[in-house]
Amino acid sequence: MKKTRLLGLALAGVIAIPASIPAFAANSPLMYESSDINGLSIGIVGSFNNWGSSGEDDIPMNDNDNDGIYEGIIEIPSVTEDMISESITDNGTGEFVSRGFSGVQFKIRTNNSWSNNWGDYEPAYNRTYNSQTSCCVETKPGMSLTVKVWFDTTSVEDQSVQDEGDRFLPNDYDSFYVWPVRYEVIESKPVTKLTNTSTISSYAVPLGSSVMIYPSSDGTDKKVKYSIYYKKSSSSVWTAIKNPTYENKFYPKAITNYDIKVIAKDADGAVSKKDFSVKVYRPIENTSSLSKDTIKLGEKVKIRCSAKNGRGDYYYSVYCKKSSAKKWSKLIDFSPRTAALFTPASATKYDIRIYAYDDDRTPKSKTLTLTVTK
Ligand SMILES: [Ca+2]
Repeated sequence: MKKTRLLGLALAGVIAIPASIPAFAANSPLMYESSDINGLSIGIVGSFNNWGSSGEDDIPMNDNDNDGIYEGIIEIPSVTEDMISESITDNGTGEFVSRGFSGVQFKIRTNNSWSNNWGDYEPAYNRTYNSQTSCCVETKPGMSLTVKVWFDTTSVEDQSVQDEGDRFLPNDYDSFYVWPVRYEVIESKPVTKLTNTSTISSYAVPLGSSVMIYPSSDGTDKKVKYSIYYKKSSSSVWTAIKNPTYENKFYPKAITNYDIKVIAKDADGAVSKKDFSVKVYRPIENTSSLSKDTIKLGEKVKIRCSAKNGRGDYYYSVYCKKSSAKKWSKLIDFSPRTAALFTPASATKYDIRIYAYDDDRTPKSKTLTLTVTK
């Protein structure tokens, strides 16, 4: 909500309204303005700022072109329950009538003062000037609202035709005036809380692996469209993923960092973006070896588990079998151990297979051959 402190005179007491005003001359309305409105600050107060009682200022109205018509804009980003009330207004036929309006109420006053016309009769529900009568903009919680308000000091209406039976409460005055207020709802739409909840499958991948991109969003019932872009972090040029679906494969082509951007846009035009960065690293390399390629029966061979590149800690699994056999025996089961001793039972050829793992958990295997002689 726009809030600007009102400038102008701090008005003490009652705005001077003459006890008797001559018949109003349509061609000289500014006479009234110059005597009562000029020099005053005019603002809008309402249920959206707790009628100013929570310390919020009125919304200022300005007449920058000096034509006697003041303008102000009420902007409410999100209408809440406590801004809503039922407008019960006197329609001027002698009794209070509920107009059935439920919404945000406001009225116009000068210099933050309630001093004028409090309780006085006003025939039109949409006319207000420091009076008890409010304008009502029909709305409901969860809407955003922009209302433009005009306060026309040149269109003064003589209400001396009303009498006490019509709740004409003239106080000390024989006649008085109200100033027409006109308002127009410039924009009223549901507050969208579109939230981009997209995810990716991994924030770090070895070169050769793909990253899945899953666009998703929350907070709106409207149809949401997604755009997905990626680029090398060092670049400023984005590439779009064409016709994204609910799962999109992205294959990084270089060992570097990539940026991924998912943009969600709903049918109301609300936009929510989400950025990811993906590190692409050199894939793990299995550098395991045997202490000897050939041993004599009865000797031991040392299996050295080692790896390089990849990401994170290394783990190994080691299997062996006679080359002529099909079934592998497990020597090490997914362990950070880097060495194992193997004593073959026969003088024959053996296959020794080492699986090296990093954080990616995709094993890189290496198969070595051991020859055992008599
Ligand atoms: Ca104006």
